[in-house]
Amino acid sequence: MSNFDIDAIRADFPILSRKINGQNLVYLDNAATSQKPKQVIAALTDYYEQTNANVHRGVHTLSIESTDDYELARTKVAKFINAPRPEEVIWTRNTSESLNLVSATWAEKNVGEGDNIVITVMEHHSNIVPWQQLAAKKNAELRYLAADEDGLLDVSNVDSIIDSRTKIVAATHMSNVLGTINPIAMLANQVHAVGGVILVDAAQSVPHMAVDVQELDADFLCFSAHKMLGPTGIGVLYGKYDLLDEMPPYMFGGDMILEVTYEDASWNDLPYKFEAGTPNIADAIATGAAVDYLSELGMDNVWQHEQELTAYAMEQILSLDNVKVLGPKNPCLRGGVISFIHDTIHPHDLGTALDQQGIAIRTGHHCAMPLVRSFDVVAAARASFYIYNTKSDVDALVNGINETEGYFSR
Ligand code: 7TS
Repeated sequence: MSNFDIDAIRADFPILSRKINGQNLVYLDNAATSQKPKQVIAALTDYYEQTNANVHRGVHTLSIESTDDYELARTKVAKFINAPRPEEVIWTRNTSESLNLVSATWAEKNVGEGDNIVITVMEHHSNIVPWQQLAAKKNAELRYLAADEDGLLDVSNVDSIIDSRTKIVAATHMSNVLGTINPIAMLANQVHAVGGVILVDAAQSVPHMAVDVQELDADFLCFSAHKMLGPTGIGVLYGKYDLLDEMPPYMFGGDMILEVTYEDASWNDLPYKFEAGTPNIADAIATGAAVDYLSELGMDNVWQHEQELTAYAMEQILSLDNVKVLGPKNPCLRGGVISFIHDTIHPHDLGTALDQQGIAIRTGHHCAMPLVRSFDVVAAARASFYIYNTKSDVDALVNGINETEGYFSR
């Protein structure tokens, strides 16, 4: 881990020197959104100060430079996930929009009455609701792959759940509640064998591990820049070229057309067919800077750092008497997202008390209401890690839980 210098990394994140309620910030809400290094912030200001112009339109220098930078960022993202062609990378607003795009175009066209859509019980609402809506509209069936008692995907009956009427499997790569990492390549094999496609919700995996769309054999893969050091308001849909090429457009407008007459219109080539209107140029370029930052660290080093931190945190949290961890206990089977429930302290009370100590965690249903309710609770506390977190952040969390316990037992 030669280039993984934690002090140097932390120094790149201006927000980490903020005090919250008089205490040093301990930011453990990375699954919701990550913090931004100064390199990403600089990419935004540089763009607006030096280059700002609309893309794909002008012959003037600024427009040409903006277009080049915008397309370079696309190429960086393609390389980051090992997409064979940059045209397979579509800029969207976020993971949610990428998922909705596939549901409203590919699935709208290919899912019919009596077909089925397979998802898992550990999906974020963004990968449940679009499929519920589509299934109802098409008279199709929505099927769920279950989780076992350790929070691992139960694939014992995968052969009967994914069958000849399965058009699409839409599964999260890593659960934002349980931390579970799902066997995507296996699911891809299963659904390809019956002629269907797989869509991967990679919102929680792409920021934290090396993700290779070819190795996974993913047909579609979605993620958000804001969870991987990039800005809010921009996300990615990767799709295999032939699938994207056959899909109808999602939105209509400027840039996505080839030719328009008063009567009709034809569509532009990929990726522009899916990018109607002036795109989010600055944030795409800053996403390129985020990818540069992560690539420089090396995704294997990022993963290793988080695995070490997760193993340490699991050990500490599991040693607490009144706390139950959701999801796999074995740190090798999960990512750096640890949701937990205290026997007597409500997660919101815990979250508020920790905030008084400068510690940011998330509390609630984590946009996975059915999953959280399956544990007979309506809310859980969640700590989630990233490249700038340290063992002393974990110690602060554990001390914070102990202190809160002391306060509530008074
Ligand atoms: N899928 C997963 C697995 C996620 O964790 C999230 C966001 C999304 C989709 C949606 O991403 P968005 O960028 O479109 O909002 N997860 C969370 C979370 O766990 N806490 O806040 C947002």
